[in-house]
Amino acid sequence: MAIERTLAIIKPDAFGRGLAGEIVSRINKAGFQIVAIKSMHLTRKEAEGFYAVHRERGFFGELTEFMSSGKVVVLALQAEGAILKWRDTMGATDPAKAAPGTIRRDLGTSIGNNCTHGSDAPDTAAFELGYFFAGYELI
Ligand code: 3AN
Repeated sequence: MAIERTLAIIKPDAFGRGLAGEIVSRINKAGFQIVAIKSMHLTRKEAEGFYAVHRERGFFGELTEFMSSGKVVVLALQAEGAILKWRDTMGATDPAKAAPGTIRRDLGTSIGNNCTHGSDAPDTAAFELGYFFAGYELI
C-alpha cells in the first residue's frame, strides 16, 4: 500500500472536553506519523470554506457554527493507506453506529459532536491539507 497523507481535525467538542491528548495518543498508537500539528480557532468563514462541499446539505449551518465555536487541532498524518486507516481509527460518522474501540464510539456524543474529522479521498485530502498548511509546514 502507498504512503499517504490525510488531514485530521480534533473538533471543538473534543478539544473543549480536554480530549486532545487522548486523541493524539490514539493517533500515535495507531501508527501514524504526525507531519504537522497546530491548534486554531476557525472563523465562521474559514469553517464554511473548509466544508464548502457540504454547503447544500441541511446541516451546513449547524456544522459550520459548531466548527467555529471553539478551538480545534489540525493535523497532517502520514502512514501507509493513511486516508482509510484514519477513517477506520475514527469510526463511523454517527458514534452510535461506530465500532467499539474507535474514537467516535468511545468519545463522541452525537453525529455532530463526533470528536474528529478525516479526509475521505485523495483529492479531498490534498485540498484539506493545503487549506490548513503551507507547503513548508509539510516538509
Ligand atoms: P464524515 O466526517 O464521517 O466524512 P460527512 O462527510 O457525511 O461525515 O459529514 C461531515 C460532517 O458533518 C461530519 N463529521 C458530521 O460531524 C457532520 N454531520 C454529518 N451529518 C450530520 C447531521 N445529520 N447532523 C449534523 N451534523 C452532521
